[in-house]
Order: sequence, then structure tokens, then C-alpha cells
Amino acid sequence: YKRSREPSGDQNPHKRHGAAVTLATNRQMYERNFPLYKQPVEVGCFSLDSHRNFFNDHRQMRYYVQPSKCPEFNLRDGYTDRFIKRDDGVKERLDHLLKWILANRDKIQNRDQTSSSSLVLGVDFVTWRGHLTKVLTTPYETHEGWLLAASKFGGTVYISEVETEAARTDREKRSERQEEMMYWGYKFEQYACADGVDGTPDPGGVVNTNEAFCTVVQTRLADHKLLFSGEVDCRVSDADAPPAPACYVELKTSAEICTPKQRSNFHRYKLLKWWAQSFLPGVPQIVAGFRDHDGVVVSMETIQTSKISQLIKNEFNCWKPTVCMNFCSDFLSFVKSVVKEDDPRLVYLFTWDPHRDVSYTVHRDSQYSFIPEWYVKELRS
Ligand code: 0WD
Ligand code: CA
Repeated sequence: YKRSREPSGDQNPHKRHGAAVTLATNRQMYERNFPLYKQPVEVGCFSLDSHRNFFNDHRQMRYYVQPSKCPEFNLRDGYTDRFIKRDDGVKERLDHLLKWILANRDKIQNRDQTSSSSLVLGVDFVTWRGHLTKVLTTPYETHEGWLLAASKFGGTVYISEVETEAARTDREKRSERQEEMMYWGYKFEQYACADGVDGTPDPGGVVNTNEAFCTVVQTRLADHKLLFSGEVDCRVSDADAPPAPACYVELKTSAEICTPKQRSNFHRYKLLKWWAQSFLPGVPQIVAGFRDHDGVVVSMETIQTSKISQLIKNEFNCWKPTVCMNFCSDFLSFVKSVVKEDDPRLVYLFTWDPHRDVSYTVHRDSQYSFIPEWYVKELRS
């Protein structure tokens, strides 16, 4: 494969301001050939039950059930009386993924590695898919910044998000309408998914957002070996479906599109996020439910992840997948160049605010440390 071109000259996104090294996020700097992105391979999965307990299996897997042509999905149904909401003030960091790693070390350690150390996982980065989605969309994001904490342990860099002040304020000040609209996406999942391969959806049941099914995939972006996990809504139920992640389906809701302006905004902003999220783990299709102001689904559409870049080509000055992937690759190179010390108690905190470069600060034994002692002990044993 071709190595992505090294940035050079005044196109170099690594800027030096004295000792501080930062990374530029201007989209023009990342318009080069699409970097190598290996087809993601599922190496395992896990489930979180209604109490947020971890299980090293697929018990929370659900099956997509194609709704009738004109579904009558009222997404508001059950909000007041059949809804159990996960406590989003509890920060779980990478914990569930780390539990999966401890239970499945044999599935990730590449057998032909030269190092015999039990510490070495043979991957460069471990993180959540959602964190990588934020990195991918950074060159186009104009409102929300991010904080990503990185620590190196056993040669692998772990990346875990830290909630920004702005995000915490938004979370604590959500209006009743916003709270209810967050429920609509989960209610849509209940209308479109069955628990068993031959089952039917149960719209009368309780929506519990503690429950989750997550895939764990391995892949490579340029010269970065990645292991990450993402929540998967459901899979197709056909017996002859391709193996995971190609059988997975992402479910989304969005406001119905009535005007050219709304269509343009959908292409420019929403499809960027949808594409980044599903492209990363290799989820090939997205089922969109378009709803009106009263939370009633008025139409549905299946969108192939691979067709999204063609769908948006008619938008003037639109986002480009290659910019997202090249920025992500360069960000990971930047992280590798910064995170040198192998110490799970040392955190390099990468900060980004819109219209700024990425910068970082270093913290030892601080509130930002996120690799738990139980993980360090077990991986070292
Ligand atoms: O510590 C953190 N800051 C985060 C932890 C942020 C995001 C996720 N998580 C954890 C949770 O344990 C969750 O089970 O990761 C798991 C999901 O990870 P992901 O797939 O990497 O996250 P993302 O791609 O952002 O979201 C996928 C789905 C969302 O679906 P939609 O269609 O709305 O994108 O996971 C749900 C949501 O249903 N979700 C979350 N679930 C639990 N905690 C969270 C969250 N913070 N954010 C989104
Ligand atoms: Ca979803």
C-alpha cells in the first residue's frame, strides 16, 4: 500500500511555537489522497444489561425488522411511563472495553510478535468509536470542541474522552423538549428491532438506555493499528447475511426534510456525522426514520454508508471523507509523537476548540488518569 504523503513545507500541520507543538485542523491541509484504511474486522463483542453490567457475549444483540411501508411510529409513546434512562453523569471512561480486553487477550495479541512481554497487545491505540468520530469530523466542526485524554501503557496508547465545561453545562441545562427528543431515537430502535432472530418488535415494552450491544473491531489507518469498540443497534436477520460488521444496521432519526435548505443542511451536517460513525467500524447501512415536529415517523429510508460521499457531491463546498481520514491519521501521528512516556498514571490531555489548533497539557496522578488499577494489575500479571 502507499504510505500517505508526509506533510511538508508550509503545508506542515505540525506547527512549532517555541516549545509547544500543536496540530492544525484547517480542512485544506488534509486534502490529499485517501489514506489506507483496512477493512475493519470484528474480533469480539460484549453486552451491557439493564443494570449496566458487562457480559462478554452477544446477549443484547437485536434484529432489524423492516417496518411496513407507512409505519405509524409515535416516538413520544412511553416517554413518561415506560422509560428508564441511563445516568449520564456517571463517567464509565474505557472501563467496559478494558474488561473485554482482559477477557479476550488471546484474540488480539498477534501471535508472531517478536516481543514476548505479556503487556504488549500489538495495537497502537485503544479507544471508543465515538471518540474517533469526533476526531474525524474536527476539520468541519464549528461549535463543539473536545478533550481527549491519552495514556501509554504496555506500548499501547489508550484514548478516553473528558467532558468539556461547555458539554457539561449543556447536559445540565437541557430543556424538557430536548430531554424528550433524546428519547425518540431509542424509541425508534424499539419499533424497528426484535430481541430474537424470528421475533417481532414490542412497542409496548420499556425503553432502557442502560442496555447496549457493542462490537469490538481491529483495523489499521495508515500506519496506526487500532482497536476500538462501538455500540451497534441491530443486525439483519437473514441466515445468509455476511459476517459482522457487514450485517450490522445503524438506526437514526432526523427531522423530516421539507425545503431545499433543510436538505442541504442534512447533507452538510447530519450525513457527515452519520458517515463518520458507520464508516469507522464498517457498518454498511443506515436506516433513517424521518419524523415530524410531534415525533411521528413520516418516512423511512435506507442509506448505504458507501454511497454517502456520492449523495453529497452536489453540495457546494461540502465535507470530504478524505479530509476526515487524513486528519485522523495525522492526529494519531501527533499523539504518538507526544505520548512518549509509558505510564498509566500519566495523562496527556489533548484539547481542541473550533477555529483553533489541537494542543495538549501533561498531568501526573490527576483527576484525568483513567486507566484503572485493576486493569494495570491484571495486564501485568
Ligand atoms: O465516556 C464517554 N465520554 C463515552 C462513553 C462517550 C460515548 C460513549 N461511551 C460509551 C458507553 O459505554 C456506550 O455504551 O461507549 C458506548 C458507545 O460507544 P460508541 O459507539 O463509541 O459511541 P457513539 O458512536 O458516540 O454512540 C453510539 C450510540 C448512540 O447512538 P446514536 O445513534 O445516537 O449515535 O451509543 C449511545 C447512543 O445510542 N451513546 C451512549 N451510550 C452511553 N454513553 C453514549 C454515552 N456517553 N453516547 C452515545
Ligand atoms: Ca443509532
